[in-house]
Amino acid sequence: QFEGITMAPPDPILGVSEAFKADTNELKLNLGVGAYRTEDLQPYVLNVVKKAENLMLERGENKEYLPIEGLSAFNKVTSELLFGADNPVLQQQRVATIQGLSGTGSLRIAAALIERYFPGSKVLISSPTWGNHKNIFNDARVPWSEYQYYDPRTVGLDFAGMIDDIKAAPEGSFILLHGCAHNPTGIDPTPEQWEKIADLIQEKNHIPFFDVAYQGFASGSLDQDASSVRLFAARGMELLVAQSYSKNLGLYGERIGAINVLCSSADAATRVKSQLKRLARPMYSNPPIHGARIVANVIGIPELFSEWKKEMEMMAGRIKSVRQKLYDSLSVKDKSGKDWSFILKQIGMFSFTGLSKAQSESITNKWHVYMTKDGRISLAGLSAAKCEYLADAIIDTYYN
Ligand code: PLP
Ligand code: TYF
Repeated sequence: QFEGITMAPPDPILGVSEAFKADTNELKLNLGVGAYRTEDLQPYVLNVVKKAENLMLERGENKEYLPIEGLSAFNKVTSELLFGADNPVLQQQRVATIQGLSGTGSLRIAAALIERYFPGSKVLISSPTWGNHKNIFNDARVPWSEYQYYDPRTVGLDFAGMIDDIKAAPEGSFILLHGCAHNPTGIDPTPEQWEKIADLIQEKNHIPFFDVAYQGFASGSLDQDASSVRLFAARGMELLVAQSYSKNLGLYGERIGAINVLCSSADAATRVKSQLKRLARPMYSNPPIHGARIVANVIGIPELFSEWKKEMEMMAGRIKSVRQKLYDSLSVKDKSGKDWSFILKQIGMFSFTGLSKAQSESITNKWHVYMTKDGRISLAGLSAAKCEYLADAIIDTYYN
């Protein structure tokens, strides 16, 4: 009976928000979850989203079920945003795209595809990675192991370790790669390193599996943030990509994203798409319509698209400016001569501070600064006004 069910552990990221809510101290700062906040630390609904929603109201659109594969206008624009509208892989109709339940749900469908059609194949994930990756592959019964990624000595990429582990993986493994703005480290391979990774993956007949949760958020440019995926596609490789609009369009709760499978032929893409639909049908039947329409309008209407790019640059710019300010504050306040410049080298929403688990607990208890236990802080939850306070908290925690 249900009496036998034990308590599940809290989610290591979303659980931080729960603890934050319960804290009554007014100095409290939530740097746990990766969600964009304004300088006043309030959630932000993009203007283009409001405009798209108004348009939808004016048009009096209905709430009928979508087809299993989702909104066709969405599927078209989402693959164009990812690969570039003039990419030959789209003209050749080699990409199977279906709408997914944001990044997570799209990863889950991809995992189900792997489990069904590549039984026993392993997925290699970076160490460390976004915590939910392991849960997703575990629940989909897909075996996984880790490749080295983060080097604590340099607070940078362990490129040699990464290459060794990808080389050592059984032929035909799936290599999960963060398209840009690696979560949690904020450290991405350089363009030259991406080329070498692609060389090796091709050599070993591995299949690249991209998780693209931050397109436009890392550099502020949608094209630049998709360059890793496009580099692999240009080599004629087959690949998987899970996309999310949670961050770049601020559509967290709408659950809108997509799974794209780049195949070797249009015929294969048609077959793969039919199987993606077959996997989705018994899980959730068909995806939600509201977010799909927002995205289709924002990308599809030129004025909205250019306004979106400006808003995204604004968000990415605010994060970059607090990153700089935090670095400046740390450098001025820390009299030990420690080099904090790794913070400036990291990109995207997060910074990997190097604080240990014990230190991350202590900074929460003493300073009411909430962060994940791996030492990650979300700079999107930091304001310029709070940088000095955070720098004091970090330095005090580091040296005591
Ligand atoms: N993958 C990575 C690397 C993430 O950081 C996130 C969180 O934003 C996701 C996937 C999925 O998020 P969502 O399901 O909200 O799209
Ligand atoms: O890493 C983060 O903070 C974001 C948000 O189960 C997130 O990716 C965290 C946990 C989760 C879903 C989204």
